[in-house]
Amino acid sequence: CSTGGTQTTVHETIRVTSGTYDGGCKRFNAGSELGDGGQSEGQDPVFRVENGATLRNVVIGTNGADGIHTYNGANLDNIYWMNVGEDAMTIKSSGTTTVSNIEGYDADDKFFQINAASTLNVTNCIIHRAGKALRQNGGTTFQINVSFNRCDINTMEEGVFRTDSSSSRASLTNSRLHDAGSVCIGSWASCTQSG
Ligand code: DGU
Ligand code: CA
Ligand code: CA
Ligand code: CA
Repeated sequence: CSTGGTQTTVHETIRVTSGTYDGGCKRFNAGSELGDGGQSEGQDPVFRVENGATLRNVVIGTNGADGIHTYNGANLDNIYWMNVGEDAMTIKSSGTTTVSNIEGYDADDKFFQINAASTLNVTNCIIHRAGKALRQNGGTTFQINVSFNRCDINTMEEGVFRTDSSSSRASLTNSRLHDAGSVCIGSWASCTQSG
């Protein structure tokens, strides 16, 4: 996808509940009904992907609102966030979320926000300019299992992975970091970087 595709304004969250939603590389820009893409909580997502469904070939435009929410597992492939809104992607309920071939810029605070016990596997990612690449919801102690493989993480104000849970696990492999702060922040049971 390039950022120059057809633009569409999203006035109501697009729900992907089964199968595959192929965005055809259109640029989906949040309408003001969803939020303004700033740091206020409670904005709506542009997409909500559920129950192992797949979202692919999507550009989220410069109003990113609350990005993409996943419930009960989901697959995201080839997603480009031009300017991350409040955050880029949130896991809202348990399951495995698989994220491949993504690129995102300018998350004022978090890129991935994890609000439920879950597994997140990320391959081929570019995350430039964020507070942190991933945050387990502050003060929560459930277990998350996170892997990032083949990522390019550049210019994090704070770092890459942050949790308050002593049962959560994270790994970063085969990746390039530049000015990325601390890789592991908080009380991870395991947090490793290799390759
Ligand atoms: O506990 O859950 O910032 O999902 C407070 C809230 C807050 C979340 C989170 C998010 O942590 O709204 O964006
Ligand atoms: Ca938030
Ligand atoms: Ca932003
Ligand atoms: Ca959010």
